Amino acid sequence: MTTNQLIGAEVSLYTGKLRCYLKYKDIPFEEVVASQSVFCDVIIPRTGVRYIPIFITEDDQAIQDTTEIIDFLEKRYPEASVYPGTPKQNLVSLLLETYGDEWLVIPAMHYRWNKPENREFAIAEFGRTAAPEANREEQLAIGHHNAKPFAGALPRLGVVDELVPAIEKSYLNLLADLDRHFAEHNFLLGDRPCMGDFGLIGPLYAHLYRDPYSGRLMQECAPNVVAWVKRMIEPAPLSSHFPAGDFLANDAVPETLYPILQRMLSEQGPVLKQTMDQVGTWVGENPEVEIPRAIGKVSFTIESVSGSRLTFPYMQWMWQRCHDFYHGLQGEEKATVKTLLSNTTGLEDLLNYPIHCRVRRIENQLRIVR
Ligand SMILES: N[C@@H](CCC(=O)N[C@@H](CS)C(=O)NCC(=O)O)C(=O)O
Repeated sequence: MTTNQLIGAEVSLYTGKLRCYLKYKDIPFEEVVASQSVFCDVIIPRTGVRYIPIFITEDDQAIQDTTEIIDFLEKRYPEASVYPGTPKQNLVSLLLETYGDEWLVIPAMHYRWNKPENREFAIAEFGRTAAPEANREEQLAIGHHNAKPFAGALPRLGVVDELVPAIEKSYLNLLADLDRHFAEHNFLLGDRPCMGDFGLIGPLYAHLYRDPYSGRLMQECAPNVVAWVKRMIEPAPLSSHFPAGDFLANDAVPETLYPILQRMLSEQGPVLKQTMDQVGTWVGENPEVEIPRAIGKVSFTIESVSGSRLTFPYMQWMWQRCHDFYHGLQGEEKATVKTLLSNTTGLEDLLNYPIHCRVRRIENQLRIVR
């Protein structure tokens, strides 16, 4: 292999996250469509799992999971890191990556599969991706077939009819908050995108910007978010603007991010706690080291409406990054985070919540650390 490959799809949430990162960092890559044959010949044999995107490095290492891919590439391409070097900003960045990756999947999946216009578009896209050579009719049949497990996943994610008004209200409020923020800032933390921007662009690009119904909604309600999406998907390559833009000086966290963090804490915070508890219980009851993708049920509240969804231990893996960063801070650095903690209800409590049993990723499987 001579060049890096991103194997994914335009219609895929996490592929969008990684593509934006690669473009921002000006890392050379070619994009390969994750068709049915690419799944059989490359993705499954190289990773053992069926997720996209995957990244194949120019020296032929196959990596799966966008967070791990980015961490790998940050070492290879350290220029203009997407990890702020200061405590408050890096914590905010990790929190918002966790929020985008693991929670905003709810509005993303709701709008894609519950709005007929989006659904039809996505089905056609699924078909085009899986079988690029097939004719339109065949693609549609394949698209219908392949879309079933995704559309069918809504209840497992907590997206049920009774929750729909609350999910939409919360999403529109989030758009309004983000719009206020991006009216003043190019990215979350100034003039350089951070991990948090890449976490948010996943749901906010492929589903909530590119799907037609959602795209119109975003254009109508949040033009500054649209402008940020455009900056994220078509960044000026780093090589064209040395020195790169920078994060805000003095570890500043704009006040416009507080309502967004607060929304995350109130919706996703209780789910993170229940997930940590249930992982602990599961470990007490099961001798295996490989933990299933879902292990039970958690409850949550969005805009005062309660629902339930499956418990995904992977969410704890993402959370461990926030937790470990915070607990690794020493003395003065930890003290500076206090202002962030005092401006957000529930963050300190969540960061101090016990992780009963840690999880880690080995060979693309989530495992218990016993
Ligand atoms: N945490 C993973 C998530 C990857 C993921 O869930 N990708 C979706 C497509 S956007 C997928 O392949 N889903 C298949 C499935 O859920 O079985 C990452 O960051 O790469």
